[in-house]
Amino acid sequence: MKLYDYDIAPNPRRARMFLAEKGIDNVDIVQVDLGNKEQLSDNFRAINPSCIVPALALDDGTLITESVAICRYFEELQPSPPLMGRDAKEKALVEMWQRRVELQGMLPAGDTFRNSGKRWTDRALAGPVNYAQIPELVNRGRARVEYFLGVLNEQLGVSEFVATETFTIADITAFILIEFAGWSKIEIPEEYGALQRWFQSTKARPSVKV
Ligand SMILES: N[C@@H](CCC(=O)N[C@@H](CS)C(=O)NCC(=O)O)C(=O)O
Repeated sequence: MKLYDYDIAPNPRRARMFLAEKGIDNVDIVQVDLGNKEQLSDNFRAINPSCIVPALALDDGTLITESVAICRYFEELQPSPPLMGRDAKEKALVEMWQRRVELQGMLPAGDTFRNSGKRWTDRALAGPVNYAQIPELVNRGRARVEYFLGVLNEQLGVSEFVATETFTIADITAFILIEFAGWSKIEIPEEYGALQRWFQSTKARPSVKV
């Protein structure tokens, strides 16, 4: 089993954090140098035609992409500690927050980051197809992330963790979102005490170091 990774990229880090929280350390990690566009090389396209990481190659030849699908695979292999909910209600809440954080946080943060700067000219979206930047998405993405940080702050005012009363994949994705948004200088406002408290305590978890 091999996990294709790039250590500074946000999405593969979600998978690595998940593995670390589970205490799984027997997966071969293979770096794909996104900085040098190795994801677009013929070699990597033959492994993953979607040209993205993370990607998990199983020993039987199956390829699993999408960080949440990779996490789901490990959750089923090793249910403890549960990171995707323990019963019907928790599983639904984890899924709900997971999707909110991705759709209302990660995607707009990506819009802001990738639609500005020369580095991403014609690479505004990850994947095999080149797409031009749309400068209008920079400010819209910023406004959407800023709004969503308020949603998270409100939720963390009434719940210790993002989705349930225990740490889950939704916390991992929200933590990565905030670090990723920081690359575009979108910070947690001082007055968002609940979000600040949760961010600092998540940052202290050993899984953040992987
Ligand atoms: N929805 C995918 C997103 C994967 C993704 O966008 N990965 C980025 C790294 S964070 C990538 O491979 N980028 C390649 C590129 O920019 O060409 C997931 O959750 O795994």
